[in-house]
Amino acid sequence: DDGTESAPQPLPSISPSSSDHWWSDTTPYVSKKKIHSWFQLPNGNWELGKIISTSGTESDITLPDGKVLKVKAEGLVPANPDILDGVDDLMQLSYLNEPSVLYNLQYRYNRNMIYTKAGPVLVAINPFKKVPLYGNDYIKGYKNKAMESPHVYAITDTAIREMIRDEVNQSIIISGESGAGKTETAKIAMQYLAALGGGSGIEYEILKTNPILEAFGNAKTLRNDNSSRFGKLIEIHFSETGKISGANIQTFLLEKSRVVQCNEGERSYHIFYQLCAGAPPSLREKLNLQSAEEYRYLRQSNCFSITGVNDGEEFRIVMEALDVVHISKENQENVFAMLAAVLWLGNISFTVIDNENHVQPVEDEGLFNVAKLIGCDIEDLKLTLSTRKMKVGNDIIVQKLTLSQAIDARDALAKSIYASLFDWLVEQINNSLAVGKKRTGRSISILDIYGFESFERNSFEQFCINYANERLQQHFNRHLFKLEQEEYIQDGIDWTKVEFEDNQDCLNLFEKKPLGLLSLLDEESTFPNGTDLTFANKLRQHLNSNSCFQGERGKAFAVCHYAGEVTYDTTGFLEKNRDLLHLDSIQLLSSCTCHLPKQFAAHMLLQSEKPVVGPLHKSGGADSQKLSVATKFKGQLFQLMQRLESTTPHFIRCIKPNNFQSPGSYEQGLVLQQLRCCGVLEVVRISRSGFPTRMSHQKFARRYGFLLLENVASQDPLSVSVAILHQFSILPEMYQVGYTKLFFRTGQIGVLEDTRNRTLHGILRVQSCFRGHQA
Ligand code: AOV
Ligand code: MG
Repeated sequence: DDGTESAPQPLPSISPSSSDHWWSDTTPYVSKKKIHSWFQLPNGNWELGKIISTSGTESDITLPDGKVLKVKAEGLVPANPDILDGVDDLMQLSYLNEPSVLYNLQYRYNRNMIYTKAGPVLVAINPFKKVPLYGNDYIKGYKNKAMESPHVYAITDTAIREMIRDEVNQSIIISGESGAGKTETAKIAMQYLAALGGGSGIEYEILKTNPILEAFGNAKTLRNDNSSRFGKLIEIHFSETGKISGANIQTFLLEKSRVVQCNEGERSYHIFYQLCAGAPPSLREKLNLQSAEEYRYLRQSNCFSITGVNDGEEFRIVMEALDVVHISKENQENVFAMLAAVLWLGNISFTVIDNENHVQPVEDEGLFNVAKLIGCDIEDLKLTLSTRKMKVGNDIIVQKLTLSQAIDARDALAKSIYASLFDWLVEQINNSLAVGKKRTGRSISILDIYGFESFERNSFEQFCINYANERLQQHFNRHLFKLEQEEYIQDGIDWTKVEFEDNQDCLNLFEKKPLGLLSLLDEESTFPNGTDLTFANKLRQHLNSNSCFQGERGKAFAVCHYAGEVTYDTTGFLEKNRDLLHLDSIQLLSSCTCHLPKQFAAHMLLQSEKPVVGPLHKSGGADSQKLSVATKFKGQLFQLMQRLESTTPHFIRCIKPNNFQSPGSYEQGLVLQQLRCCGVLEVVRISRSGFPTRMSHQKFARRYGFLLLENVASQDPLSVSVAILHQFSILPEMYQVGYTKLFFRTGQIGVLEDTRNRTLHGILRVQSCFRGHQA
């Protein structure tokens, strides 16, 4: 508690009195003597009451409305004194128990204070409404340290400072369930970085990537009207002077199945509706655009609009953003042509031509428009959609497709065009944001992936999304629990271990070879006779003993994720994992006169060195070298984790207070479940008994040594460090001296930094005075 009072505080910030030795509070949190206590209602919610008397195992308590209740004394949980209502950091609570944490977060949430610290982690509760916490005044406030209440700006500010101070790349890692607010939070962090590191204009471009990527990669789901269907890591580069010099975006596994199919009440990607609603007349004519209702791909889920969203207006914003990231008008038109081609592909239908159910595409405007939009021969298109060339021995034979095969071929083509278009866009954006050849400075990366999902029916997409979240959770655990504690022990300081919920077992279930979910999936995907059912059977056969796995009936299986149990339906798993596009389709794309499809085809061929063939015809050993989707994704995640490991992480945990995307509703049970599964309470527990700040003896001596009154130039770093600690009378319980590092309680280093800054400013002032005199 440094007692600086100078700055205006927009939000009340409450600190415990300095006599509160919270750091030594290690007693278990069961005290029946406390007057204020939490007790649980039959519906699971916690209620605050006052104990009037206790006899035997029962207590009488009064409620705020005066009612008296008899409750089991052992179920009572002590409440914190009123003075701690709504503390900034859960670490400040005298009693750290679930109801107190829930209450504290709710207390703040009700006052629009959606951000709270949980030790090193920022907890953000989705307000589902505009809250007056953003914009230039706030940015200035955090920049000048005039505002200190927990905020995305504050954590981003810390990242910038640590990047400069430690010369280490930083990352801001945002997690939480679907709809919890990750993407919004990422944008708020980017806004702050742009404001502080701006100047060159590149920051404006960086911000404009958001509407583009959201239009092409987000969609309305049952959980979130603007749900990210891809993962994203944006790395923002800074020059040595702290200015943004460029950025790079990496995306992960776009959910491409959505292009051809989505659940009732959900939508395909925003851009399709935006294009249909907002395209100017000349473009409409060129692409022969209809309204969204006319396209089968958009029609099937029976949902066209989003409350409060004007797709036409959004289209204008996207077009503007495309200009800003230097995508030429001509290329923009090419992009829209690809989108229209995808939509028209969906409208192509087939007629059966013989009694073996072989088909031919109907020659209607669908077929005609696709051929025109991608620039291919209409006969080639017909052939591609109704036949397949196969290699048998040394011969090429042509097989006719059945109705379902033809529909699959059509949909596969639509999906691959869309996914290629998405990748192409990201590539163009990256070219525009590119950092100059020499990267001298440092970077801050922001990670925003699709959040944990559990629907009534969960498919391959949820399987991948939840696997990614499992990996991310491990990163979180590693940094906040494992590494933290290992470092204490390694450096020889006093420490009693805090246990935490590890998710290694679940990750093993996914990743173990040869008997893990991913390996078995790949194996089954390469078997010519493998089906979704044989896959499910195989899982049951091999994994039933795994505590995170549960075989279900038929084609289903369940996984106990850190965030809850999810039942997956294996229907479509093998096909989605193989993700085959037949060579015929690739050849069709390369034959196009338009340059985008041509480029897509070249890219696809590069990805699979050998020709891509279907599982139907493995004859002649013409094996597909293409990596399965799951394996490729796993590789991407490993790479991502490696990249993050080389950064100093800053964690933001987004919480969804209700399932209706509605403001003002805070469901205790739902919040608690999210707090529990990511171990927020344990993080707080470790932080308040731990030493979150650390610095090597050398660095500490170098940084603060000049503040010493006596001359210590000849002494070793450890002695200098100890001298500094003594000179500033740092309380012994606030730090520990390890073999190689010094460890500090939260806030301690801030006190020293302030002194250092004041002294440095003083020196500068004296120097400039001195220079003034000389002149
Ligand atoms: P997500 O990224 O975590 O879900 P979003 O960031 O898309 O969630 O947030 C969902 C919605 O919540 C947004 O569209 C806003 O309406 C609202 N919201 C979130 N944060 C704020 C905020 N700070 N202020 C106002 N409204 C907010 V997903 O991508 O589905 O996992 O995959
Ligand atoms: Mg999102």
